[in-house]
Amino acid sequence: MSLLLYAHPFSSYCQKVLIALYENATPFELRLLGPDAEIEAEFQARWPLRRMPLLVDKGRAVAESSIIIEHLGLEHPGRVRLIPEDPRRALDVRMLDRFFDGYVMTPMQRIVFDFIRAPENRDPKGVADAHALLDTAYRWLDAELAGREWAVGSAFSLADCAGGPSLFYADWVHPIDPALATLRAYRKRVLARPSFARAVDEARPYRSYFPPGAPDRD
Ligand SMILES: N[C@@H](CCC(=O)N[C@@H](CS)C(=O)NCC(=O)O)C(=O)O
Repeated sequence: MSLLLYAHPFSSYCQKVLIALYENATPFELRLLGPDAEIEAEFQARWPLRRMPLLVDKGRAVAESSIIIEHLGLEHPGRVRLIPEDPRRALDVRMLDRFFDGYVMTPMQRIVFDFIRAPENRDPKGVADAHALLDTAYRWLDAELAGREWAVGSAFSLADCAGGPSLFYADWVHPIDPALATLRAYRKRVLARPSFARAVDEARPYRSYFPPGAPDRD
């Protein structure tokens, strides 16, 4: 097996890459991060920053979910092209990918990780700012996605790989206002995409570990 993925199915950034792999039925070996000390040691040696996912392709370590998906498109292309060939369209895709990571995934993680801190280390101001940022990001997305099937138009892309998991978890900790019907419909659509539905299903056994408590839906 030439592709190894160090990941955990419940991690949002890992799901982002799993979507890309599933879209093109790209074969890979999952190196499940967790209780296995040997896998943990391998991961630590290959990527001391210890942020998952990490792809290893013929011995070469590729980090950062967006870069991993770009790498897959270059080295293991499939039927579904997640970065458009046209450079202008590609830029639109990368902008939305950055938006989802920076303004949805990041504040969502800040809220979630605050739950696992000791009470004396909690960061109420950071958490309040994260909720406010999500409100602004949701409103911007609701307007931006109007009339589109996927994040940048009619083709599923890298931006949707980021949009699915980020909105999936963000809505759990900061529900999308029902008035933002476009954004809610987009989240529902991406959840129904078979590649993401599969990633969500594979992560179901871990829901009880969600620090704020997982809602009984999705
Ligand atoms: N920018 C990175 C972020 C990866 C990331 O934050 N991964 C989380 C899991 S979703 C992680 O490894 N957290 C472990 C930790 O913070 O120690 C990417 O796009 O891959």
